Amino acid sequence: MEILKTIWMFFQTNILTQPAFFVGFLVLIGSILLRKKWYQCYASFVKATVGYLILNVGSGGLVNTFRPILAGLNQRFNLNAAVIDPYFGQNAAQHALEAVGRTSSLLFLGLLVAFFVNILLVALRKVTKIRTLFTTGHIMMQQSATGMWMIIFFFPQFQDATAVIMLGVILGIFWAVSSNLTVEITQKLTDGGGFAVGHQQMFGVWLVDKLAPKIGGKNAKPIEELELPGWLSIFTDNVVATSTLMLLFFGVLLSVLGPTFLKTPAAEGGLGISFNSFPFYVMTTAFNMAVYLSILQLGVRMFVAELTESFTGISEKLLPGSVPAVDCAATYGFGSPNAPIVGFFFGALGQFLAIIGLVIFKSPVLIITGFVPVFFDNATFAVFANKASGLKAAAILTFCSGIIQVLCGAVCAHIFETYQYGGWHGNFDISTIWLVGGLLQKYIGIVGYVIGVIALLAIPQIQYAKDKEHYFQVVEDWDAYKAAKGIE
Ligand code: ASC
Repeated sequence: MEILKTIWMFFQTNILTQPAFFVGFLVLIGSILLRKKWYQCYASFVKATVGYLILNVGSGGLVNTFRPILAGLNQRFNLNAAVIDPYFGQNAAQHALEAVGRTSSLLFLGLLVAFFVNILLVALRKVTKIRTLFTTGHIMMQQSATGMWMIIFFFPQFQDATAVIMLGVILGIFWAVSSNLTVEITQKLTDGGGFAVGHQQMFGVWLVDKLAPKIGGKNAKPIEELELPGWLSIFTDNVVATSTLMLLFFGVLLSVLGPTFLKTPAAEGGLGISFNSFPFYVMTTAFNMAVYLSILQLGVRMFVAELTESFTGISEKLLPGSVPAVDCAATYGFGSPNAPIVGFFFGALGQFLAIIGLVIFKSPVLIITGFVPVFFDNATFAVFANKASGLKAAAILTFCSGIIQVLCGAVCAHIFETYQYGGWHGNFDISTIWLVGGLLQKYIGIVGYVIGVIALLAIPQIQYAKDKEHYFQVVEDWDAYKAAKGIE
């Protein structure tokens, strides 16, 4: 037993919660199954892992630079608001668990059960119709934290072991079902990239893909085909567009915070950032957004290329008709390079408008924009909306998403009582689908939980019933699927 525990702990710490190695590991297995030479297997493993690590540098840079600045609004104006961001949400959930006398390490046990539930659902895919395995460990950890708190909050009478199993079952099903929803649309976006989205906005992505054509119309132009007149044409360049937009955004934000507050050491209530010239600091911060985005896209191209090739080994030999579900940022290497920034911009506009609404209508709960949901959810929505129906759809849908993120986030922080711990998870699916699940459990208890499980399990069955012939083909043989569906 001790040995098993040690092995598991090793796997959990070094692979399961480290997506770069998890994906590298899958690529390695895939390459071995394809009977590649040992040195080719090694090279594929290295390229996939390094590619993902590069993506991490990009997304980590974005998160670590911009998160404290947005959260700084809270400190600067003594707002006492909840930050809607998964890092703050995880922290709040762990504090809440400890406040009611539970240990926050319960979330790792929940994660373990959920992971095995997901594997089981893929293994039984002939019955369950699940084609996706979640591989984004840091996201799995954040969702386990929030989920663990929700279970304990609604069912305080349950012992730790029961709560862990309840969380593991519903969370594993959520991972499998939600990422499975993105299979067809991600294959279309990436022209058979061989992966799905396993992050925090999969239901949102599915919805965006359905709504976009209704908003964009038939003849909508994708962002990459827009021809801007005269001097505006400089903005078709991704670096120029991102840097300029961010200069505007952070110019306003950092000026509102003010150089004194930014420089004041953290121990004295400031952000403790050091710089010489304020204008140049603003410029560096804004331009870094373009730097990190470029890095991120470079990493995506590298690891997706390996994944696409070697996962055929797994999907041909081990788990036919299945794909890994990876970080949403993997989609930013496809479609228009300007789409992510369009999503961020309109999502932020929607969020700010909704926050002003909360202030005007004297909401008992105030919200501060968190970087992860406002950027990563909306950037992803814009990539898919643009693919489905162009700029107008991307702009309108992300604007609406921004509003929903704030309003539903406020409701969640209030209902699930994480407000007092300063945060709520804040990503789109967690503030919408999980809110519905939470309300079911709040009002009808365990029956609500069971309804949630059954409703989730029914979703892939409905997807399958709609397109039995091509349901697994979309990942097993993309070219044949394209030909059958008339996709160019
Ligand atoms: C999240 C989260 C991150 C980012 C990253 C995007 O939800 O916790 O660090 O999104 O995964 O690439």
